[in-house]
Amino acid sequence: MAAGGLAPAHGAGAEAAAGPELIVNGDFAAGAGTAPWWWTENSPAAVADGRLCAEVPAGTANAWDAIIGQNDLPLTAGESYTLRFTASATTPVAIRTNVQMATEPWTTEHASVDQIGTTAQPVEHIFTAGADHTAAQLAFQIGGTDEAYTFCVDDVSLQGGAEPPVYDPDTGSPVRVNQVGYLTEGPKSGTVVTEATEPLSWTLRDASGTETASGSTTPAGVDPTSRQNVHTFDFSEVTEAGEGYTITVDGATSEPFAIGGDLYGGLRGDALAYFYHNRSGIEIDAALVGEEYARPAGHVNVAPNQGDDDVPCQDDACDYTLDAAGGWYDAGDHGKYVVNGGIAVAQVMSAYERTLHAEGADGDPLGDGALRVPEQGNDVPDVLDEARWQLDFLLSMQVPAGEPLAGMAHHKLHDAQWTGLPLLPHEDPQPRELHAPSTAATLNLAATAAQCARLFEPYDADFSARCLTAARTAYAAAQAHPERYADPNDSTGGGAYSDDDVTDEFYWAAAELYLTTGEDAFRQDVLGSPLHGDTDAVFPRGGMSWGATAGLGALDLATVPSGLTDDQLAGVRGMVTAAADGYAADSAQAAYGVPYAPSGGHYVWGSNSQVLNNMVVLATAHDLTGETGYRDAVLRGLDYLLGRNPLNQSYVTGYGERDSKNQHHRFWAHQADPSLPYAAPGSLAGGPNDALQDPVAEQELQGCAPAMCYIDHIESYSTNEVTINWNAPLAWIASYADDLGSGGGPGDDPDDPDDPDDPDDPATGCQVSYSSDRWTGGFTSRVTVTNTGDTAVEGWELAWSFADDQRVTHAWNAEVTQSGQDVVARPVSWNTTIQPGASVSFGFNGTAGSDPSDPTAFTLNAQDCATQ
Ligand code: 9MR
Ligand code: 9MR
Repeated sequence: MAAGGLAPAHGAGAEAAAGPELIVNGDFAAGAGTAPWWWTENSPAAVADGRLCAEVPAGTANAWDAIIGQNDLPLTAGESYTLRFTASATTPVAIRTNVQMATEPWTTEHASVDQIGTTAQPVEHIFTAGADHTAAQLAFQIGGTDEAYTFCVDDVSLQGGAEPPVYDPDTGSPVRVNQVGYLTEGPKSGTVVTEATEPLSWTLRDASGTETASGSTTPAGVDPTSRQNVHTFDFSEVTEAGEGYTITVDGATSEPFAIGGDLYGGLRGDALAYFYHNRSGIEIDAALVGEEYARPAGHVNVAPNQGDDDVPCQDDACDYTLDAAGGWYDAGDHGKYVVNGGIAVAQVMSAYERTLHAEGADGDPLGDGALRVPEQGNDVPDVLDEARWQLDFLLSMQVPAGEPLAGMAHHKLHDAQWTGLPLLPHEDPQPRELHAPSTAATLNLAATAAQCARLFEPYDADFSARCLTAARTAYAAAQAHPERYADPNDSTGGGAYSDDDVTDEFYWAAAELYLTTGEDAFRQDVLGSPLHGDTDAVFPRGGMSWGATAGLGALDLATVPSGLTDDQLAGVRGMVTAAADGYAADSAQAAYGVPYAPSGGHYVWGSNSQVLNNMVVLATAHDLTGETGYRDAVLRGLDYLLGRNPLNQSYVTGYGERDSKNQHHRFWAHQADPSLPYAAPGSLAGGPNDALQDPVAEQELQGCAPAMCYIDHIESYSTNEVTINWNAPLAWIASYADDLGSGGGPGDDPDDPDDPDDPDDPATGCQVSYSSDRWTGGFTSRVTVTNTGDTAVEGWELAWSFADDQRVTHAWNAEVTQSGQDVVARPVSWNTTIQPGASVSFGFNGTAGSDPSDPTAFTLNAQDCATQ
């Protein structure tokens, strides 16, 4: 026996238990990172030389004051288990090693004291579990020493119990790529599942089978999200555009994919068409979506529907009815929820608002006539028409003046009982009911109505004013009733969407009201929020969601021109880039490149939308800084969603060879009734959810690794539903990715003389929109100048004259100089160029006597502009 002598803890003759390995990432192989290991904050750990080493502080009182552990170990009563590890410490130390419950009462199944010396020694214990556990914990309790020391552990193994079922689906080729393709200028990487430990060679072939590039893979160990042994490969150097490329590794060939500049225009349009498809209260027109997807209007009071135009409250919670027709159905069900409706419409509006402010963003593919909406040709950008369908519904959910809780918003409206599948909306016979108002819903209304007010101002001043009034009223009502939480058990006939922490909704609503009004009270509310400056609270590592909305406010504060001081703006942008740095690091570490590292490694219900929301933060950081590292992490996220993942699955219908089609939906129910269609192209499936929360998942997915807990089955609503708040960030990201490419997207018509992408007839032109908010003695103005010509405007100068006594005091996103009544605005460092079809927005505060009038004539580089 070696020095430091460790006798195995079991007696002679005890039999080592065989059975499955329960520890994930017990050998800390190269590239596998530290997940799912955790440690106490006082003893930070990292992988060093293939071991996990923790810096243990001096002077803690108890062994359990410093811990390295792993959770979620299933144990079965009566089964025996073998625990093994090797460990060393920079000073000899006695540690406690427990296998126990992870929460009170911490029942232990195994506890030992192990002497650890300065050279790594193996330790082995055998024990029998006394009780069943679904999620026991292994804890190395390494505190309680006078001196600080470094503790290192390796080759941790816990084996035993019965062989659990292993979920082993048919995943096709082990070579995983983005099945749509890779942008010419972007990163190009993939993953291969293989038991090989040495690098393998990869070969890229074009559509004709000709080898165009080759290289070797990088072994990455066991990926904890899939428990697959994987290698990664990178072919970023290839920039030859083409369709039908494949990658071959070790005799296996990937699905085909493209390399090109123009890959995401179709997805931008389809992801947004999702919302039209799911409109309530209007016939879905074959002329827009094709015969297969056309259907009668739902919930318009035609039997057997009971109609959404006169909806009473559940259980007499109110004595009035509301006309809440219209809006979008939430998901596969026919409920309409203000919480969730809010984040969804906010992200649809933000896909548009981004095009007003981000350099290189193109509003045309979202503009009038560009999308599948029946309001084409009304001179309003189609994306705003779509948003308005939902905004009108949200406004209608506000408690009328004079009623109890006036100004709050009803939490939701849905069927009294759950209906079965399939069922077209117009055939739903269930009574429809309003549920009690909630603070969270009220703040969703305040935030989105405030955003509505500023975006609709140029198009419909009355609607904009209605939105602003509703937003102010809702915000005040939420302040008066700050803790009315929706009942978490209210999930008969519709989802609960309950949330008992609304500090984030308050943050979001105050941010939007400030951006729209410029008023100091809202600014103080948002900047004074306990969340402000706390990046992890505003942008949780697992992603923003319907229940974590502060980030929506922070993203808008960081990008929408306002009167924030330079320091305040730097602070909020700092949160965005700090969060994006975290997501980019997660992506760089992940074997499948996904920018998502949720807590405990658990993939949640709707995980694909969490991935997308992290991508929205990354893309915004890219818009703000131009740093390509952020862009690359966004594109790797798209790779993951479109096929570079443990299941070789494209989660977007109609995109990629192995796409999801059977999402949980009552009309797109082909799997249940072959006369009905599959999910419409551009529909995002919820994605892996390791909590197995529906009967099909429980039945079919036992033993799945987190990123593999998904099945394309219509009844697996906890892994395979669709919903508005998941398609909204998909639309946002598709819009961003389309802008990154070279094309103008779905609105791009080569025969359209007004199309700025048309190479013929070089033309110049500009359009200006100018609006102001006034108060006694002062004003805030916002200006957007659009290059309607087809050549870029470099170093722009926008000039106008004030008619009255306005004096500019402070400008943002432009240098504004004034001489008498003549004013010239010039770019700041990052917005010097206005690309064809793109806009630049800026704003300023000023002083003025009573009621000055806004300027109406502008020149861009001495050329007259149209006004709006
Ligand atoms: O169809 C419902 C889906 O939209 C929800 O996300 C899910 C969870 O609330 O519930 C689905 O409805 C099922 C219900 O919960 C139980 N009975 C069967 C219903 C249809 O599959
Ligand atoms: O997206 C929601 C998810 O975060 C919750 O965990 C889940 C269970 O409460 O509900 C999801 O939302 C569903 C809603 O309750 C009903 N309509 C369908 C939604 C998506 O599955």
